[in-house]
Amino acid sequence: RPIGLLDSGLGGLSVLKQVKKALPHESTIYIGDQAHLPYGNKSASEIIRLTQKLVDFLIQQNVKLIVFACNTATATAMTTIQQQVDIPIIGVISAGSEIASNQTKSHQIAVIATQATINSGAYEQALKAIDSQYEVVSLATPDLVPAIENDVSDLQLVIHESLQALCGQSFDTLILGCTHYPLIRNQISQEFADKAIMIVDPAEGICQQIRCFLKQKDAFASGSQTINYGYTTGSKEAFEGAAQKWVGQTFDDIKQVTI
Ligand code: DGN
Repeated sequence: RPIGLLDSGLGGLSVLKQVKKALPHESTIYIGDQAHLPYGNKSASEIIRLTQKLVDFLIQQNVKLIVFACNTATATAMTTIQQQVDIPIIGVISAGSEIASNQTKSHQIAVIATQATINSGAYEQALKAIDSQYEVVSLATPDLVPAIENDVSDLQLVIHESLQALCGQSFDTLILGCTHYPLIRNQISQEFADKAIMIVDPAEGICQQIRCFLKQKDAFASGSQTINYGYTTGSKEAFEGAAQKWVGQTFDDIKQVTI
């Protein structure tokens, strides 16, 4: 059975890329809800409603595990939905917090994410649960997801303006708290070229969690043939082109679906 991944759009492809790299024998099913993007500015109840539909879709595809490859869904909907379904769910936030905690020397950690993720306080809580002494600087950067999804030409300027509020703040570790941001990791690190900042992509830790889960359940893929299907609620052609452009990901098949 495949591993299911969900996101509001292209962002989860950054997680899919890590999963394919770390667990190449696993089949995957990815769904991006471009029709309802962005999630980051929606109410918690709306995010829960939409995420539930993506979860139902993946359950129908008979996945063995669902990865919330979306921080907004992890922060807002994961606890509620996990209580309602039998299928195991892994989100990105605990993995991101653990990596940041292992890396920081100054105990000052910055998080950039969607408005909904920042409002939830999920990263701050997860980090302080690891060490209550951590100082956490949280910044909502709501212009970044639309800039990536629309592939704007002045992306570096949008990034520069979005990160302006971090100037003068002191931190040594920056968590990319939205799965879209690793897609523009190089452009983000350019903004910190003169500082020694460690950048954290939570997806790097999620693979470890997936591996542990599969080991515990003795659920590693057994066959040698893998399939990777992509689904989008938006345009199939746009999704196909964007997956290729941002992460060089190709799928065995891509379908447009309505949820
Ligand atoms: N990729 C999603 C996340 O990690 O929060 C957010 C995308 C959005 O809908 N704004």
